Amino acid sequence: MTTLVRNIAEIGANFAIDGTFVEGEEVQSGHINTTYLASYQDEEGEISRYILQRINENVFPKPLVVMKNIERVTNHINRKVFRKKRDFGGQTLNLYPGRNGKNCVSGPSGGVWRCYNYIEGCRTYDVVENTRQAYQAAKAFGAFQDLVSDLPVEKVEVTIPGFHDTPARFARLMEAVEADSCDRVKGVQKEIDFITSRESITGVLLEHLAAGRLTERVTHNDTKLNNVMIDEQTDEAVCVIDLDTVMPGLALYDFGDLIRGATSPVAEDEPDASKVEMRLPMFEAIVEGYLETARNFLTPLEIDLLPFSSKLISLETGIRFLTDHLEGDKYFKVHRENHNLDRCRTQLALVKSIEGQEEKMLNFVKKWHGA
Ligand code: GN1
Ligand code: MG
Repeated sequence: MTTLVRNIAEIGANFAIDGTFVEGEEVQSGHINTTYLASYQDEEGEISRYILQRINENVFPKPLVVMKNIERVTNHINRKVFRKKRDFGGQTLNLYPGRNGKNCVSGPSGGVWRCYNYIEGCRTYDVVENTRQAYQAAKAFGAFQDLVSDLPVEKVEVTIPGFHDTPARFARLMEAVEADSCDRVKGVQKEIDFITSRESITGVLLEHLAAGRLTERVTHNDTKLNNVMIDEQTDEAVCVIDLDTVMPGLALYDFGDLIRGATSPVAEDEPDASKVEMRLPMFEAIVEGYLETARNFLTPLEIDLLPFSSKLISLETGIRFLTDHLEGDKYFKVHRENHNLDRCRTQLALVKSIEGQEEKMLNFVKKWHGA
């Protein structure tokens, strides 16, 4: 047994999992948490798999509050799905309790760990392959928002203050530029100029919120394509995962993040940003999938702002990647030189591509909505 596998077995032993540990491996996905996949065999010889995950305390300073939010939301959803038999694909995300009776345990070398069931027969995609997947992913996130739309927003707590406060993200970037702690500003002036010239749009959604024209809801806050489990056989979305950032928020940031993550033909960290494009057919499929499940609770203003929100969150995410690049890659995990800069460039290319098509996007939304 390697040290890693021994370590996984040791962490798994703290959870109320049936059976004997068989094997474990690290799952390399996500920029934030450490994730392991562990298999257990029960007395009948059946193998079940579980996800063991350490919450990154640098990103989530209050991991116990994160767990409380996840428990609330998964309980709420699972009760409703069970009651209404509204279970896409028969699988939902469940937390497995620790042997300590809590929803998380401390690891052998510290840290807060939690355990989920592994959603079988599914896979995730980093880059969308066809409009069907885009539609399915959007439908799943819309359904998630719909399922929690009757959960009072006060029932979930803010775990990362200002997570989608785009003006604050902008201000933080300006501080990083000013400090230039890693001497990297000279290589990114073009990106800084691009962002600075769009400062005026950063506050649009929060201004609507402050004026009472938009309301906060329970939102997912990380609606990337690879946070949807897609059935390998049918290409249907089965379950939304990664509930760490479930918080009070604006539905529009969730929708926009879907467009950001599932309309470009290349990955978020593609080194050649000229390959990035917001593909209109993908956008249309996402609007259709999302509105199919979310139209019941969305207001007309929210629907009108769908295209804008995709531009705003792409800009916000570009700002975040650039800030981290300037501050020495402390937040997002990086795997190569200038990784965060490459990520920033794809986001800004997406903003540009959306700007060129915003009118067409809006026309489509209006047509669909009016229909
Ligand atoms: C982070 O690690 P992952 O992929 O779940 C980030 C999101 C970003 C995303 C960009 C808590 O999500 O906000 O949109 O990277 N999560 C957090 O890929 O900051
Ligand atoms: Mg995440």
